[in-house]
Amino acid sequence: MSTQSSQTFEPTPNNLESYWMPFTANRQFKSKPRLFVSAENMHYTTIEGRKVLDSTAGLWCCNAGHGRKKIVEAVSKQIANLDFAPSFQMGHPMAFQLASRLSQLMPGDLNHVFFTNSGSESVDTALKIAIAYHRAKGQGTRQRLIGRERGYHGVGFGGISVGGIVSNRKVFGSLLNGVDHLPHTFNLKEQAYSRGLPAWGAHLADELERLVTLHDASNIAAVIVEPVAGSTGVLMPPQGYLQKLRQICDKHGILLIFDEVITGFGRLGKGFATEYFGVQPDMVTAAKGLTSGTIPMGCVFVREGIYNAFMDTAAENMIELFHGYTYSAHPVACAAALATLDIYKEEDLFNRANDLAPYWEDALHSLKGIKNVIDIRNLGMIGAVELEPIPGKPTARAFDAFLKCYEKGLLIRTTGDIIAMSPPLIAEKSHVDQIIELLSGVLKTLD
Ligand code: PXG
Ligand code: PLP
Repeated sequence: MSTQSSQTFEPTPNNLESYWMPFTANRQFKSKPRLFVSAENMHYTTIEGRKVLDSTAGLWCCNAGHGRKKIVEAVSKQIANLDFAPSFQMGHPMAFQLASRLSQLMPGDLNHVFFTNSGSESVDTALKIAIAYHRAKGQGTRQRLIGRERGYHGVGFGGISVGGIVSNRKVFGSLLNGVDHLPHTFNLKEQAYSRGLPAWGAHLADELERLVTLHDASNIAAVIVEPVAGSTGVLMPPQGYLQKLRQICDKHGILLIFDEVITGFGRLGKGFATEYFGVQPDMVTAAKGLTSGTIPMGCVFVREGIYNAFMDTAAENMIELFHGYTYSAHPVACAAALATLDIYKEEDLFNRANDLAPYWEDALHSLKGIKNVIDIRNLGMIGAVELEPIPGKPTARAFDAFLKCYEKGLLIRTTGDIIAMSPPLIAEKSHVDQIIELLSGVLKTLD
């Protein structure tokens, strides 16, 4: 432990040691840091003053682009007016206003909103509501949770338990018990270079029937899946797969949760994937695009019947759900979210994304045939380019591409040997052209 007192501590402006960076190769980063100091519209500016084109909307979150004045003004005004209001047993008007506006984006009766501060918290919240809901309905044995291989549901213990990314799980002990996983839906041989949804793979939803047979439906609370698996390298649901999951869940009284932390807020060219696919889950988790990444905020959309089950069973004056966060519906986050929703509406950004998606698809698929490229996948304004791994050095080739793109002025994301892209929804065709030109230039130089 450091014995430095505050009097003797002298901060070193360029000491990078203290900050333990999340999901980062800390030693590599600190040996050659990449620092952004500002951002506007489609570009970041680095500390050296270089412009970098953002093909990832930050981390899939800045759907309205960067430096949006409307959000800046709303946030500044809010922090001056009401900086915080206790979230337990007190409220403020904007929280109610935001929840009502959000529920209008959802189909059917997904009309109650629980606020969190991140996607991870949204997932933990939804899983807890699922288990408590069944208990409120007198079915307290329904406790098992079902996730999916290669799923990403954030980093809370709930999320990594239902998640299926090995490195996010393997060093963290025994996790939640009572969790099963469906198989992931990706098959390179059957699906390579599919445009949009692959035709092969709907039968994989039948694995849910197998788990029901194994455990009996009376022990299963919920299934959670990403409609499009983002973090694991952009895996599309096979045609008919999500519909089938819905049918099987309905048949057995199992709740279906869509984790829309990435697919929410226009990423697929509709408000949410639930609308895009025409499949209504029982809960939807969201974050990221809710405030266009500006202020941390997440939420869980809950169907009327679930909310009512809690309201109808708790005694009068009693708290119905013993769950919440200090910063649930934080006033500054609410202001950011309301201003973000205004931008989405005024600029018709979801439809804009829908209109740009075919151009994006063609542009991405023009990369086919470049050395080391083994697959290209796309849906809405999401795209992925999968590279052949260097034998014995998985992830090295894609990471090399990431570093080289950054040097050339393009921000991409990589996971494994997969390059994932999700530009802000304000992107023009010319930005798509630049992304593809820079990326293809870099791909051609890779070993
Ligand atoms: N669910 C899903 C589907 C996500 O994609 C989370 C939950 C967790 O959200 P928070 O806000 O707790 O991080 C996510 C987050 C990447 C990448 O590059 C993806 C995420 C986060 C950071 C990077 O793939 N997804
Ligand atoms: N840890 C301690 C000691 C706390 O008092 C609290 C909240 O009061 C928390 C954790 C949870 O923090 P949050 O509500 O921001 O998730």
